[in-house]
Amino acid sequence: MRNYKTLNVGRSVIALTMACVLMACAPNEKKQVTEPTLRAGIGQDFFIGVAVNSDQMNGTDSVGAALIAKQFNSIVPENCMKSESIHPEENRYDWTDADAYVDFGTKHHMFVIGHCLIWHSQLASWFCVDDKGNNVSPKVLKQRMKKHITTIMTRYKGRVNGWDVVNEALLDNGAYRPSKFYEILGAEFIPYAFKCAHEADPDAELYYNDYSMHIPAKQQGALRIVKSIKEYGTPITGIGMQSHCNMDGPSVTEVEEAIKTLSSTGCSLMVTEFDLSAIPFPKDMSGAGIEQAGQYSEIYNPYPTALPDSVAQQWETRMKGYFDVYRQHKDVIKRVTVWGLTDGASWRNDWPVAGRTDYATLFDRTYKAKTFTQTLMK
Ligand code: 9MR
Repeated sequence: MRNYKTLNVGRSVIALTMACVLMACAPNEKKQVTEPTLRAGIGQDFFIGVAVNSDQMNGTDSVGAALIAKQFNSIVPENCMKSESIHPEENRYDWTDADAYVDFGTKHHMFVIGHCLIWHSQLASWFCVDDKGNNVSPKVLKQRMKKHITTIMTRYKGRVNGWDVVNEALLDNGAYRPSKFYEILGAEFIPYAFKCAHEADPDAELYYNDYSMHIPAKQQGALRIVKSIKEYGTPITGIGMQSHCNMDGPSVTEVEEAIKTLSSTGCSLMVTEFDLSAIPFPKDMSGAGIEQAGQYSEIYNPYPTALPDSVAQQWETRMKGYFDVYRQHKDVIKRVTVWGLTDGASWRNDWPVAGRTDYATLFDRTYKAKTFTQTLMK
């Protein structure tokens, strides 16, 4: 039998050794815990989100998936919840990518966004027409909208926290866009969509989302929409300012004016699709509508291999301007979401001119945080 005293000494030695090991580990552990990330930095002012693609969600791009989980506390699906993808035929839904998306967000405790329920673009071909291709009646369109919204929101109830209910219903002059929804139902399609969404999940946040919100006439259109939703007797939580930005606009002053005007509605605001293209934007184009497609020419693709330092510097200065304003207005801005994880994954490489090399996001093509991105981690 072992001597009790020896055992005690033995225990003390073990305890001392473990303490030393722990102390030796401590700096590393501390380093891990405090490693700068967007979610620990700017993500404390408002949700910092990213638009994710299906490769990132289904594991094909595992490096991207890990980066998203580490850096962001909110996600939005770039394409998989649009009606043509999730509801391709009237009696058929395709949940594959959307389920993987929502599972990812749930697993990583993120603020999960649904994008988007009613939109004229990437619209399922059956949605607004009958077998012969003629517009359906107002009654039928309302039934279809209700079923679409209710089925999708019910499936993800309690797991998708906020929805872009209606996307891009305005023209830049503030008038209603003459979409199929507007053609058949008039302006009522917007409050009606919000009513269906609120009934499907009363706890979900509900947003109106649009681009070029720095244009005063478009802001007035958004104010009209918010008023119409409230008058219909149904709630709206927030307004999404997409914010696809360029090197020549919008200005920080325009952005700040937009924040002031739109927040006068009492709605919270979200920067929902932020990107800053570093390459020339054709003068005769605007906004973010994919119906516009510019002719490729080398003048529109000036940096096919790398962004020159001088341009990177200008890009960073513009980024700082935008993010400073967002931070100054964090009382009303609840989320800033970047449209695309890396420069390589960004839609800006192909819009408004296809086949270019752009530098519009927070991470470069090797998944490395840019210098400016690192400042947001503080
Ligand atoms: O980033 C999306 C791109 O992959 C699609 O091809 C495109 C098709 O419309 O949609 C892009 O996302 C859009 C978003 O859903 C709504 N606002 C404008 C965005 C850029 O077109």
